[in-house]
Amino acid sequence: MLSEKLEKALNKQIQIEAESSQVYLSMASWAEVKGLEGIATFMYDQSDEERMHMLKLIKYVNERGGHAKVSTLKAPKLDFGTFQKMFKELLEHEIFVSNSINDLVHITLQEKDYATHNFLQWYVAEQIEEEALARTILDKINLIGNDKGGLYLFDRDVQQITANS
Ligand code: OFO
Repeated sequence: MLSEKLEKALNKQIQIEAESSQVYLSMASWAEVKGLEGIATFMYDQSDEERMHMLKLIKYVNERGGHAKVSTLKAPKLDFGTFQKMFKELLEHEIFVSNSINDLVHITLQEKDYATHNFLQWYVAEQIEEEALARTILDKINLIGNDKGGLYLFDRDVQQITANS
């Protein structure tokens, strides 16, 4: 059985994962409208992954005798300015999520809930991967700067990343 404190914290994480999915969905739509199909596909996939992270948490909370709550979500931005800025936001968002996962892990230790501690290790590993991927992409797009041809090639490249991940 989950402690009240941990159930509350897990529910907060459910909301964060759901909001992450919405943020990336909005990035996908924005990229699609701008005609960058590769980036759009990458972001649609990221959005699906976040939804999967959310579902995994929902099922876990309910399995442990808690009640996973589906709540109102913050509306994401509609315009991301430039692709450089958008990928910078992606990295910053992933760092924010990693910090939130770390806080959750800390609570599992306080509450001596080793099952949840163990369950969350998957998220810890996932965040390392996602942050690394976001950093790699941001480095690439920063190299391109405002070069249109570079952005075109990057758009094809990022599709490859999606296909391989
Ligand atoms: Fe849910 O891993 Fe990204 O944010």
